[in-house]
Amino acid sequence: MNPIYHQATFIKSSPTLTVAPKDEGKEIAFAGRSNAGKSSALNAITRQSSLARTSKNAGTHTNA
Ligand SMILES: Nc1nc2c(ncn2[C@@H]2O[C@H](COP(=O)(O)OP(=O)(O)O)[C@@H](O)[C@H]2O)c(=O)[nH]1
Ligand SMILES: [Mg+2]
Repeated sequence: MNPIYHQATFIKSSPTLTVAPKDEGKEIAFAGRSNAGKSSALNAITRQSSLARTSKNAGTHTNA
């Protein structure tokens, strides 16, 4: 795994494109249903324990 990922930091959460960070560099999209393990995968790839917040129960939908 490329160690560049270990330098990942949270910039912001943007509900609309107008408030999104400047369009520069490379972009990676993560898609999957709720509680599939997206946030856990991000933390594993970046080797950071709390870059992305994870939920408690595997495979359990907490949103209606
Ligand atoms: N058994 C198992 N549980 C996992 C795996 N990856 C994530 N989880 C658990 O699934 C739950 C939801 O994970 P989370 O990363 O918050 O999912 P997200 O909603 O897709 O971001 C957490 O309790 C994780 O610990 C995995 O590969 N195997
Ligand atoms: Mg998540």
